Amino acid sequence: MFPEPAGLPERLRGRTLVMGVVNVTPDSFSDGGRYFGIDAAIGRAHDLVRDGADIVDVGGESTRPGATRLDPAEELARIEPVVRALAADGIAVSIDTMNASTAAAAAAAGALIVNDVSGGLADPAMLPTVADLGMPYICMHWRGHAERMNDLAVYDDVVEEVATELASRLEACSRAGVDVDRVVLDPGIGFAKEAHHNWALLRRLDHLAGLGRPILIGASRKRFLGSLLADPVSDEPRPTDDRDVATAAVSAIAARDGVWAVRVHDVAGSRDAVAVGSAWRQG
Ligand code: PMM
Repeated sequence: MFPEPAGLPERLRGRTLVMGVVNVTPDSFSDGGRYFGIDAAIGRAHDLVRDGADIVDVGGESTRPGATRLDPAEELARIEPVVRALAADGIAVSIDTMNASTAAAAAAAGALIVNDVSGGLADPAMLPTVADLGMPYICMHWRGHAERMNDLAVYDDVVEEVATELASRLEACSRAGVDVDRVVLDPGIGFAKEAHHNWALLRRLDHLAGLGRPILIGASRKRFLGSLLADPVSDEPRPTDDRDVATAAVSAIAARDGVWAVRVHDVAGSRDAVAVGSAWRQG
């Protein structure tokens, strides 16, 4: 096992965790407005917990390649009631946001973890806010916002460069007063990375572990899995919602390699996969 972040309850310790994804994003609002979207998100989170999610990751802003930014006030209106309801039901919630104000409001609503795909780079107030909140912080490797991240996928040695850039974010955390014992690092699969970059990073998780912090892997349903499984005749990528077996395979191997957590949409598959990978590691 890589190290674990300090500051989590006992029930979230000692094993690789499965984090289930709840996106409170516009498509979930399409037929009935915001309240419908919020209720749907809460229902989805309960389904994920029933499937075995240890943590539910609630996000209001899409970070997909090409996505445009969301007004933080709208982000907050989407996520706050969801976080509040889930926390009241005793569910461990992480808040997936690049905005310090959203992180702080989610913490007040009961979130346990801040998950920042920008590693503190998108909002200069994020690291000082996390320092004040004293919460576990997932610090992802990031080079720029979604609309330009494909242009930033340029590396001589992706494993070295991601490790170096994550180490410098860890220093920034420390300078801002964040307790580095509470920091989890994430190589940012699919963020300013082409498929071969993602595979190189997954193959060398041991190198990232050398930074001495727990690791989270978010590979679920991502494009590199779609292209891996492309139709042999048409070369069309595998559709997004048909990538869960491949996602579970990544989860099994990541657990075998001792990661702290995997972030996935299909929790049931990855829960079993993590059980296999963890048993394999310990066997
Ligand atoms: N990926 C997405 C969103 N949030 N957070 C972390 N820590 N790591 C990730 O890889 C990550 C993330 C994008 O995935 P989605 O749009 O399918 O939720």
